[in-house]
Amino acid sequence: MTTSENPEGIGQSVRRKEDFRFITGNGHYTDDINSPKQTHAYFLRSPHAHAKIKSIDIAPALKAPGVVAIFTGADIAADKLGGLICGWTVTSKDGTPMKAGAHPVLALDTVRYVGDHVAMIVAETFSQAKSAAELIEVDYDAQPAAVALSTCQSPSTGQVHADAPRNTCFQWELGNKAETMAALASAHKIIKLDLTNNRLIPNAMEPRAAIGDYDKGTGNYTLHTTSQNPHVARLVLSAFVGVAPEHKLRVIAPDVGGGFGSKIFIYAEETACVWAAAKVGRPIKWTAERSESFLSDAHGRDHLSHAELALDANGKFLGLHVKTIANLGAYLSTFASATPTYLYGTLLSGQYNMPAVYVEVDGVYTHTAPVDAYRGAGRPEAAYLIERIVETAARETGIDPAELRRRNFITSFPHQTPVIMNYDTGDFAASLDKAMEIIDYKGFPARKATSARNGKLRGIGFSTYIEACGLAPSAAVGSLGAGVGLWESAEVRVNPTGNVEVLTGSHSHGQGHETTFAQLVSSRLGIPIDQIEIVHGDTDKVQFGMGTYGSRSGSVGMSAIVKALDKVEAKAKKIAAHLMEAAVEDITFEDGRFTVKGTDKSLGFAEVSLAAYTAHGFPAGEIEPGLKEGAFYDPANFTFPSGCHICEVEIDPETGVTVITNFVAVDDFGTIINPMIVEGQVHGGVAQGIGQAMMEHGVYDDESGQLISGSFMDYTMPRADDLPNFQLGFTKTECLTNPLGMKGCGEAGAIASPPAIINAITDAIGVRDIAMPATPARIWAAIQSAPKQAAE
Ligand code: MCN
Repeated sequence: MTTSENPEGIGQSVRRKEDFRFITGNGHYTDDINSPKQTHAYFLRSPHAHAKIKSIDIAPALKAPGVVAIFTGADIAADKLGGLICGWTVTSKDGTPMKAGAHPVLALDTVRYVGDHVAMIVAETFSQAKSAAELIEVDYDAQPAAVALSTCQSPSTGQVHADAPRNTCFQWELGNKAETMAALASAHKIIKLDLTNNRLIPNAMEPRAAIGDYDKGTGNYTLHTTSQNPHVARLVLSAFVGVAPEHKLRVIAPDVGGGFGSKIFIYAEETACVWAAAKVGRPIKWTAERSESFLSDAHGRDHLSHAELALDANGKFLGLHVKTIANLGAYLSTFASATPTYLYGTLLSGQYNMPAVYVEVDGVYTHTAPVDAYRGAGRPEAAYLIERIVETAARETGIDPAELRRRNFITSFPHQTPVIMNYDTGDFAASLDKAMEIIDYKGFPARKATSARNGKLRGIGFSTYIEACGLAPSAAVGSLGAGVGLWESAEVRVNPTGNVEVLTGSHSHGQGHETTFAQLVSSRLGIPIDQIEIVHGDTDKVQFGMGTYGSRSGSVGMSAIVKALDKVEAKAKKIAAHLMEAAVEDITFEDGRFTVKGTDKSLGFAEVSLAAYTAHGFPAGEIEPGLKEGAFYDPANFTFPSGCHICEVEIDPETGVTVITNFVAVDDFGTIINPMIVEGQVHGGVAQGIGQAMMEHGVYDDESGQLISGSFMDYTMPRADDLPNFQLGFTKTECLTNPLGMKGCGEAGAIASPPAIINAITDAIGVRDIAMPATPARIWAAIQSAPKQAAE
């Protein structure tokens, strides 16, 4: 059986192993875990965007039925616990480090956003804890709040952290300023565009949850939590917050129902639960209500940008200058500083030969929920900016948008951009050609004419995107300010009966790792996937791991498994050689059988596995018993998925109602392990991109700082009937820096799609720009102003 004949091997659309338990209600999520002695936590949250806490009176609440304990910031301070941290230090243009305001687990003397944590109430039941919270008297002294991103740096607005004047955490730059300014000065044409990247609120199906537990006998702590990276959570909670020593803290992230980045971070609630469990001597459980998720899960995006693109007389790009104000919210979340800097500015060359790029980013505090990575994290903002301005350039130079892109595509690799990234491989024209063919670009004018006859407006928009994922070479991120390495680990344990457990530091919370990782092992060892168990999400079981984000589990996590499998195969060959009395160089391993070259002597994988553990007659000192190998893999570069998404819309000018009539996504993910899973990832990502472009919007009241879009009644998530039937295609250039040739696919749809949609809508109605989300009301208003915008 060769790899291609293995129906469960690499390249096969194997059904997801894990789905049986998920769709039959047998998943084990944090909230499913109950123990007889458990208590329940509720967090009293700030109703103010900014206020001083004059006093907190918990006495009446302590007497309420069922209350076990109440904790405030003072209790945490008395225990000398550290605050929550940001794991990436960004340096400003003037050489000073970012100004990271203190982030206490529970507020001390100030609250900084609506939803900030004021007190933790522990009671016998959740409703008792929630009722008791109403009896806590907090005397607030409301202060002026800095809410709007556009005005938060003004000296007359509220100040979020005393040590960050004008609410500015950092003023970062990247690229070559002099060269970019010279390019703009010599340009034949300069395209200028102001863009807003709207604030998003992640909405994983499963809200965040935590159970803290403490064993008095052993002094061990256990935290069950909805984490994308349990080892990182353990590291932060032990090394920085100081909840417990690392070896006395076990973090388990069992089944997790989606994260999209929002469960990377280490939040106040899980920290408080595990710390307080030792105080009350009983497990403490907390599960967020959906309205709490809206208020306190880290939000995404939220940029204001001005961009200028310089072109010569032939439509060749000369340089790009970008100024961005990026909202960080009230506190720096775990990776908040990296998202609008190194995950954003480094992608501003796009798929293009861009001789000079200069980007400046002000990371600013506002009295709103923290903002951090959300599916794509920085790269959707970069793709939006560059693909919007390139499309605008096409319209304003009169060059067809596909042709303008083609004229500027990078065609030789490796390609060093002016903003750090070194693209190893790609074929941008191939994905553009394929997408144009699938959408029938040539037929667009006829379709537009038909729409016009029906009183409708039709538009088409391109997005030829590139992103950097597979985070990331540890040395590279370390040199840029990361506090952690971004390698991955794996251990392959072959049991005596020949089945296999793979312990991975990656974490699956919807991406299908239990299937795709098993497909890799099946291809390599020639055993069926039901004999392969993928173990993840438990710091007591898995050696260590950096977790899942930045579409890294395929290219980095699976590469670690490849390394471990190489070692397993090498050792198993040694054992087989011994058993068959042959030289190890003469042993081949294919389709699950070890064969002595040129003979009919062979042994099956299970026979060799058993022999590894019986170890009878192994030459002393030459072969160790057992068959279990581990590996750490540190990638040599990011992977660079790229492709072309094209969106076609039809708009009713009377109402602004917009239908996506066609959406084509052609992506290059290198080697694909499971096409069905990858297509699902693209579908999910594009759905989120459509949400951002047309529906979703995190809105705060500029004066009061109240979250206006704080429920599903106010924050519109895309539903199935909002989405078209996506047409997908793939091209392939294998990544040159990992053993499988894989590029990440988990975020591409969310990165690529918003500019394609907004390019299509602006094309249809003839305006330069429309702010996301392009709702029917906004589109209708833009149609009314179209002649005016066109004249500007
Ligand atoms: N894969 C493949 N071939 C490739 C690339 C990937 O078969 N060339 C498979 C992988 O083996 C894996 C899946 O596709 O099963 C996604 O792989 P990858 O692109 O490496 O992404 P990760 O597994 O690291 O997942 C993270 C990524 C991110 S960053 C976000 S955000 C996101 C996403 O995945 N969050 C998700 N997809 C999600 N899907 C679900 N259901 N839930 C989330 O929270």
